[in-house]
Amino acid sequence: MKTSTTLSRPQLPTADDLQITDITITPIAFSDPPLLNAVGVHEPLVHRVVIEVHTANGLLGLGECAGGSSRLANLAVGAAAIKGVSVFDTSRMEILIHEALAAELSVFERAAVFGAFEVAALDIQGHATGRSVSELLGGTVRDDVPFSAYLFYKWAEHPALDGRPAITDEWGAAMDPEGIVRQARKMIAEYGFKSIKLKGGVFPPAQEIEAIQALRTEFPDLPLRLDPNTAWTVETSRWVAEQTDGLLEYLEDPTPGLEGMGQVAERAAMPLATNMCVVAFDHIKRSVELNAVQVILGDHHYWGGLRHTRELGTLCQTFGIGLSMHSNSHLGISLAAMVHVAAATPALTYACDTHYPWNGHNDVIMPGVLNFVDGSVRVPGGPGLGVELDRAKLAELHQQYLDADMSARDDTGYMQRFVPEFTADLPRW
Ligand code: GKR
Ligand code: MG
Repeated sequence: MKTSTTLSRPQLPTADDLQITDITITPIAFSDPPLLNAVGVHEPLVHRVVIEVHTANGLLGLGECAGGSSRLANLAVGAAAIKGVSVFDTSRMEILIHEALAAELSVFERAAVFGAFEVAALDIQGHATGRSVSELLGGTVRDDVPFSAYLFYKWAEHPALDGRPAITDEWGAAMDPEGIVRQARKMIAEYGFKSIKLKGGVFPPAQEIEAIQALRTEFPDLPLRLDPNTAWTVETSRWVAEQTDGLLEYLEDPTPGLEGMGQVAERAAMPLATNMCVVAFDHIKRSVELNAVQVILGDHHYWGGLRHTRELGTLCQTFGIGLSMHSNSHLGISLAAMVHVAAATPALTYACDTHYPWNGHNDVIMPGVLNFVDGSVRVPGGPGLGVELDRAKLAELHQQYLDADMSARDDTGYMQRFVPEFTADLPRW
């Protein structure tokens, strides 16, 4: 005989409870060493933004993205557009943000603004359901997300300027192959990375090839990558590809544009990778037609958030393109989001990039969650992103932003303060 039992359902928040009531956008500035790249040198402070989304039932979600005065204005427009929407309605959030932003804005900027809020919405979805962001994205296919050692040519210090004394750091100079190998040894000893990326485009290519050869000698088993951010012509890129045959797991953005990359790819033995010529979904068709790139570096900050980044993985699989992950100077909210999406993306085929060794000591999140062990970060258990804001640090970094009176990142202008004849005209060689 059947007996009836009354099961009491757990009290779940309603769509009204999960409506966005308030969004706080806090610009911050944190310190950065003098890292060199093809367009100049990193300034002493990085401008970034922390997003806090609040719901009617008092939940809080976090996001982080690049700063700049136009980005701040676009974030304010996006925030106003999604007030009152449930954090589970991310597709609706995307439509509203796209409608509200000025029509002439690039696809890239629109995706970046939405992406910052989508991460915060997913963080809240996790808090509302007791699940981690990676579970919400389909579950983890890896418990530990591998990252690569991201090496930069760098000055020993930010030189004294406008009455400000020189700013030294723990890394010292890396201006030649020996300096690069020294930097790699230090970074690998501290973080345990199992692959290496060198930011190139700083010195003539022959010198950067020497650095790659020195890294190969020092670390015979670690995959190596070189990324000159389009500093070379097609001809130079082909020559570098020939010289580094057998040394690189991929060559990243040697030359500008899909057509140029396609011409290099015709001759290069190694895969070509990009975070510069395929940066939005509508670049993929032409890239596939030209076989211009064999690896895409995804980045949830500009591919429109975590779900779209996972979708990028599906497209990469469809077209037989490898997937890696791009990074820019960032803190722990971004790192947590990067780890969750990497954990939930089966198509990810390479260790991800991260600037965290350069910037992580400035973090705005409570310590203890995001640790590098053998070059990998364990996926935070959640709920949500699994990270908590350090409010004292947020206030300090916001004050630093106010004191610095920053508008946008300017590696070129900063370089010209020391080397007036420097230009960012690329390709340079
Ligand atoms: O931090 O100087 C840098 C990098 O060059 C960065 O701006 C790039 O976007 O890391 C990036 C890349 O892979 O091209
Ligand atoms: Mg790159």
